[in-house]
Amino acid sequence: MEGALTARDRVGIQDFVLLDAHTSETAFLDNLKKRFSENLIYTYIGTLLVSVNPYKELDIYSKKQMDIYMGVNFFELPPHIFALADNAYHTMLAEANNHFILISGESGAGKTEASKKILQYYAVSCPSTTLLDNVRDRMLLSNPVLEAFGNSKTLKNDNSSRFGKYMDIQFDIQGDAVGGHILGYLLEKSRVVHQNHGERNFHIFYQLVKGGEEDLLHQLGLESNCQHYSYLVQGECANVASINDKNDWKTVRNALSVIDFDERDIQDLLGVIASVLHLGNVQFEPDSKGYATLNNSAELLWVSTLLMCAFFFINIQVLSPFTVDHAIYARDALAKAIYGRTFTWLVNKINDSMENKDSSRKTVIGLLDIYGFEVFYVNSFEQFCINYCNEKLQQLFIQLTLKSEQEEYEAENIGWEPVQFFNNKIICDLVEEKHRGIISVLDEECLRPGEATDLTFLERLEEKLDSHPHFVTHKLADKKTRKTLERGNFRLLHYAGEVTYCVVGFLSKNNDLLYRNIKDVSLQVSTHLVALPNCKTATCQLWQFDDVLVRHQVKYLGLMEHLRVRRAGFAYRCRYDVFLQRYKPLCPATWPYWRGVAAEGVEVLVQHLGYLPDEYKMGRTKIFIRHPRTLFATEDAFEVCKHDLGKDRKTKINQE
Ligand code: AOV
Ligand code: MG
Repeated sequence: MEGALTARDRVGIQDFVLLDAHTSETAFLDNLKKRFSENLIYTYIGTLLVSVNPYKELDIYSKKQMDIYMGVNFFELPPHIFALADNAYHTMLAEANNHFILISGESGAGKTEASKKILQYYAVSCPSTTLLDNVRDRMLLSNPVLEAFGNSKTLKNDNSSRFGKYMDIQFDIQGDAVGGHILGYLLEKSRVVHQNHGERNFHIFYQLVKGGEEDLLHQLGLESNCQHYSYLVQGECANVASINDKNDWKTVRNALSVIDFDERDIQDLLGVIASVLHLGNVQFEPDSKGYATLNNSAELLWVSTLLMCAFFFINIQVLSPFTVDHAIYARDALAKAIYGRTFTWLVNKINDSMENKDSSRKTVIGLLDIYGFEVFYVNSFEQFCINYCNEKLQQLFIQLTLKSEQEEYEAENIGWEPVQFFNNKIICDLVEEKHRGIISVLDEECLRPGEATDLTFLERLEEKLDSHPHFVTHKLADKKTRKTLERGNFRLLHYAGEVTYCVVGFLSKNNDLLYRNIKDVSLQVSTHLVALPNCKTATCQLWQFDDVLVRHQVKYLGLMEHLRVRRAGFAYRCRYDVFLQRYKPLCPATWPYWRGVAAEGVEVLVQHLGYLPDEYKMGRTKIFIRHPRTLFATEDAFEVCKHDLGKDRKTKINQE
């Protein structure tokens, strides 16, 4: 007879650190899978939270759940995004310093959903006053607006972020959320004029055309039919089953009013959106000299009418002396520029409405949510930029977890067996190194207008990067990876896998200033969330665990290495003087003063508290504690002691 399954057999282990020593990748996946089958999508590796996308609504984000997690020690409850948010919040308050939550994972992994849950947690759970409710509403409602203008359907995700977002949530000294600020990075403007098959333009266009009221559409000269607009039909999927554009339109329209957009702003904004649609329908034909002429001026008239009352000035005549190809290029460039500037304006307006003008001291929790690593059938300059961003994010993650953690143990003379990990610096250098890296070569080619082409750019890359182990062109493909590659392509062996890029368009897209000088996102990070998608396209609605896909990500995100470092390492560390100052009431020998060296005082203190030798290590300047439970027990004892001390003091005062 088979024995009954234990809870551990059934739901797995909630912190990988507690799995048996020498966990294999298979055991790791098995644990994720067990938990997933019980609707448990979150698992810890120490303070890192791993999440597997469920692709279905789970009843785990209610206000009741938020209350359960509020103010509870990180490891006391089952892993949850709210525990992570709460931990960052309480540590920020206790230490009075800024914290950052970094979310990484492939396209469709659930990063944006996670960032929204974190924001909701702060907006709903933190202490509240009526005055501040306004700020909170605006913070929450900025999301549907930014998603309408900055997200779109791709082959990977029906609501894919096409810009990077860094948001500061500001808290006052009492812990009230009092303001916010958003930085938007690298909007994928090219989507305005071109979409691959199966993909859409930004959501706002479809929302306006499908949901806009009759009067409004009339005012903007628009038809309520997406098929009428060439910028909306290239991907042949204006209707998406999982998206309700009409409802989303109502949400966005309402949100715009709440976040301080007056009617004039809204009119201008929608005028610009409509003008882009009209611009896309402007068509040219060659005259007898081969120059472009307009074949229908009605659309252009709408563009100038709408933009005149908006906030841009353009000289439409600029389109006329070109060949048809040039005119189309100029038209599209204009549409992209208009949309790009509108997006920047929108972010600025949202920032104005969330701004907190009070000058008193504030601390922030920063949330970084960028577009995830993506690989399509054809990958262009946009994927190159997006994947490079992810490469940098991975480098930051490695830097903050695997590398600095191990360096600290060495610096503190804690006996440490180094854990080997794949450092993706070599790929970051390949892209960004001065004079040699791909961006440098591209920039140099862009300085030779008329001579340089996408193919000469490829040739320069071949000359310079011939011997690089992570760079492959068709000439070298057979030698390096034994996979053939077409002329006009190059392949990069990214940390997350191989991607083949087609060079067509690299030069002209790079000439757009928006793509230049991609800035480092150099942040101090305290907490990290890794999100794992769980199906090959976002069309996948099934509650299934895709072993191959999840295994691939566990590998490239370095989760096994992370686990090894965590398991051999220490959950908590603190400078001797700080530790002693806080916990000295717990030991008669250190209370009220310890007159000797702080490290010796700490040793006396922890001996008194009964710490086992294996549970802590004394470094050069800090004490390292292996498990959170040890610290929690000390904290609990401290709370009781504080209470007793308070009572003593009151008794004394009463007696006096
Ligand atoms: P991403 O931000 O990581 O991709 P999203 O956060 O947009 O991915 O998630 C993609 C889709 O997965 C969402 O639209 C939901 O349908 C589903 N999903 C994600 N997280 C959850 C969750 N916790 N519960 C239920 N469904 C979820 V990209 O922006 O493409 O990199 O560029
Ligand atoms: Mg996203």
